[in-house]
Amino acid sequence: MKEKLEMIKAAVLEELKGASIKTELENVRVKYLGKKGELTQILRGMGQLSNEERPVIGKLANEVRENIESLITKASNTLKNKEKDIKLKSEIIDISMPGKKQTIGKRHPLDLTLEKVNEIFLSMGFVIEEGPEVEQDYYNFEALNIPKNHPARGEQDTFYINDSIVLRTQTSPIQIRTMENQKPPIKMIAPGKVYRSDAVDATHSPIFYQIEGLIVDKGITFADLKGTLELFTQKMFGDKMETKFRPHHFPFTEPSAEMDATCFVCKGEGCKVCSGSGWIELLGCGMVHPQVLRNCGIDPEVYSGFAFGFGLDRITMLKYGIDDIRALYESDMKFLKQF
Ligand code: 2U9
Repeated sequence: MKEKLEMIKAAVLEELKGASIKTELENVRVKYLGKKGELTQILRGMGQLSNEERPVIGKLANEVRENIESLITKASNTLKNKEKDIKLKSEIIDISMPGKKQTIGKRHPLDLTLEKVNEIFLSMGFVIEEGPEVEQDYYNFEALNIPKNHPARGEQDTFYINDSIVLRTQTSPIQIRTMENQKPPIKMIAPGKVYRSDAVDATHSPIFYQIEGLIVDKGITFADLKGTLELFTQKMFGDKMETKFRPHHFPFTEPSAEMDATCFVCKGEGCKVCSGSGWIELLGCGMVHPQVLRNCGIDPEVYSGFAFGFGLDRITMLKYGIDDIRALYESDMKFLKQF
């Protein structure tokens, strides 16, 4: 019996040496000290020993049990320390490594242009109004004299949410809402994002920015329109800029015009940018159509107004010499860092 106990002790020692994970230690414990373990069986069989043998073997068996327990605890601690070491090694930080360079954000060219445009119109006494980008067909089209089946609807490829809700194709619905809610005098600009289902190319993007303006008061004439837009152009692009107006047609203004400005690349000499004409088309404008005023509860016999609209993207591209609208929406730091 004594030899058997010694053999168990030696076997445990050997098996613990080979244990590299917690479950293997547990297996050794169960094999020798568990309910059906080899040492447990011996301790249970003590009753069959003679009165002389029982205390000697009993003492020895207990010693072997304590020995096994302490060996398992020791092996378990060694294993835990090994795991801790591996974890610490994996977490080592080399504080002498160079840090990651943080890139500093830049103002977007569209934002820079918008700020300048806003500043100019605010200095002339305009207020900035905003409105929803998801709009009712009524505000985007009907109230602006563009009924269903009007050819102007075809020109603006519209994103329809359903029969009566659209993504606004222009910021004009903001003016309609303002006129519905406020009595003249009204002197406002409406900057914002607009949506058109255009195929993307160097000059078209399904999302772009517009700025529209509106003045409604007693006695407003085309001369006010010309003076305001000439002043804006000179403040925006330089004192020497000249403007000229060409007749045009919009359903929401009558009469309507497009305004050209001196080409700021060749200063009017004629170049590639202005196709040799010396002029660049900047914006559309006109006197607010009497029906549009009526639609908003304003009497066209008492009040008149003018309106204008231009693409912020186009103005930005002209101002900074950008020849592809996609550059404004790609968030390329190499491009943005130039501004
Ligand atoms: C109301 C009445 C009149 C806004 C106007 C234009 C002319 C115009 C285009 C320029 C380039 C849009 O971004 S673009 O495609 N806009 O030419 N917009 S007059 O007229 C209005 C607006 C609201 C109530």
